[in-house]
Amino acid sequence: MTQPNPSTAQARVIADELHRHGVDHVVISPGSRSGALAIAFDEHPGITTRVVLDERSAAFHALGRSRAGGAPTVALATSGTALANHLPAVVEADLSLIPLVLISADRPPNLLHVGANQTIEQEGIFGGKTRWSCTIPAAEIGLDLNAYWRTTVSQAVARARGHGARPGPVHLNVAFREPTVPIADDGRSRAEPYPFAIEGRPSGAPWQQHARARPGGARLSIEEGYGLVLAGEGDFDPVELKEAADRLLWPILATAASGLRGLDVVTTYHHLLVADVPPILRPDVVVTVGRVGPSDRVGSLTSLSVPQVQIDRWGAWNDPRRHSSHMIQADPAATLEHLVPAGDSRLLDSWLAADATMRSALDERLGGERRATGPSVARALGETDHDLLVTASSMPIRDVDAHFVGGARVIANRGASGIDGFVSTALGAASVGPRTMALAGDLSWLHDAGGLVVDELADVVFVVIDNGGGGLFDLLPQAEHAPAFERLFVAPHGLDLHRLGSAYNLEVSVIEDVDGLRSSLPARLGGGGAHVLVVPVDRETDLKARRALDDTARAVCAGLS
Ligand SMILES: Cc1ncc(C[n+]2csc(CCOP(=O)(O)OP(=O)(O)O)c2C)c(N)n1
Repeated sequence: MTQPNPSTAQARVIADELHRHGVDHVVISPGSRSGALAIAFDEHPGITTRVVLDERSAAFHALGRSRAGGAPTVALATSGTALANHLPAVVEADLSLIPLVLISADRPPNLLHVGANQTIEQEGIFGGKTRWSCTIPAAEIGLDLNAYWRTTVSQAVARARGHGARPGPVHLNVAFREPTVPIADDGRSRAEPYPFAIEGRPSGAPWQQHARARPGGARLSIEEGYGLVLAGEGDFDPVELKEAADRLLWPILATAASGLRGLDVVTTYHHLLVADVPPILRPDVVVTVGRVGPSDRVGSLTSLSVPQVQIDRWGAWNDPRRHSSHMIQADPAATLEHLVPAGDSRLLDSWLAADATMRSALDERLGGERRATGPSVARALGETDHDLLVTASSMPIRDVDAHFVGGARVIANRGASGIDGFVSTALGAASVGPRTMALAGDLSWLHDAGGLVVDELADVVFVVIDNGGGGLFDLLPQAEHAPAFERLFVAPHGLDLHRLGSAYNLEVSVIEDVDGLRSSLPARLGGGGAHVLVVPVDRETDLKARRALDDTARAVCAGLS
């Protein structure tokens, strides 16, 4: 076999070493300088490539896959503003601790700082938002760089997985000389063959192995008693956490993204806390695990004058209301193992009974309503058998948190709570393979319609609540007090989402009511392909439904004793 040119050698080594570290999926946005890597990834037999035009979408696509699958995913961008478009996904990956490898192609040093076309300062462009960033210089004919390339890739993946800090995004900025196609002479530039060996370790082993000890539990100095666990999204084993809470006879209040739904946990806390904490549900200690949201009402629990313990494996400072009395970096379940169980199951029984009463009251109210609203749509999704629900920011995640009951895993980009990158996150997540539904508002959907410009769409059923703009703002003070409220905040777009979806070659249906949604979902999910179900929702009706649900909740809480 003839030796490759230097850029091809460098690209092949990087692709191969990434694969040895578990990377099997690369999201590529087209470009010339990144060409050698695009070709090397595509030719690697163990790597699937997906081509997404818009780099902002591409990075979210990679993020969605990493979030759903756990392994680091690569997004490849060419030089210039292409790379800058990765920033929103980097921000989300940073806050959500998602392993993500951003790779950019750069110019060799002789083309930097001299006004060369499409050339910007790329090194460290994401600042402190990456766990690690590194520029790999262009390959030199006279240097044996195999071990350098491979150890650099090893370190990048290890750091993305949390080696030395916590998981998150890393950036490899890789300079290439032309030719960036696998020949010696591309008609514009010539290169001698790269003379050194480029093989990796035998038997497909990575150049460097990484391992980390699993953290144990911390011992808390608190007065114990009737405690409860408030569980959000975090790095813990849901089953172990549940077992630990069961042993203590403590209830778990589980947010939709906690991974605990489907176990015997409290899911109606948003409504149980509609007017402060009912006296019968007051704990002696609150343990918060992971990032808890989106319901603001948990603030009434975390503001109680009892020990407020925050436990996070990576030492994240999840204390938005500044209520925590203890910040613990340890494994949450193992930490609970050190505590003494409550004297009896009084608090646990009260929460579970209140939860069951509240759920049936909410169900009864929603069950009698055929018109589609955010809550009734979220409830209907929970009734359909599927594996993964990707949920957009704004009202979808709030409605799923309050009304989605079912065993499907829920994921959402709540690190920075952006409405950007949603379509791509869902497509990336669905590429992992589970039967996937994705719930969005119309603005989130439109924001990332560019994510549909992809060479192959994963199987996913998008449910888009079309309330003609941002319904969230109806619940905020702007609705009452802001001039030009509709235009400045709701931002009605007046677009026909059916036609838009068709333009992207999607199968689109408009669904008139909740029964229509219920009956449409199973066939769409089972049939494969990408579908969009547009559900028109009237904002006034939606608002009234939410108020009625809160009235129901108040009545239930008043009856708790
Ligand atoms: C990238 C980004 N831009 C702006 C916002 C502010 N924002 C929060 S919710 C929202 C409206 C979302 O509308 P839609 O997706 O239709 O959902 P709905 O509010 O109707 O549930 C906006 C603009 C944001 N969170 N992220």
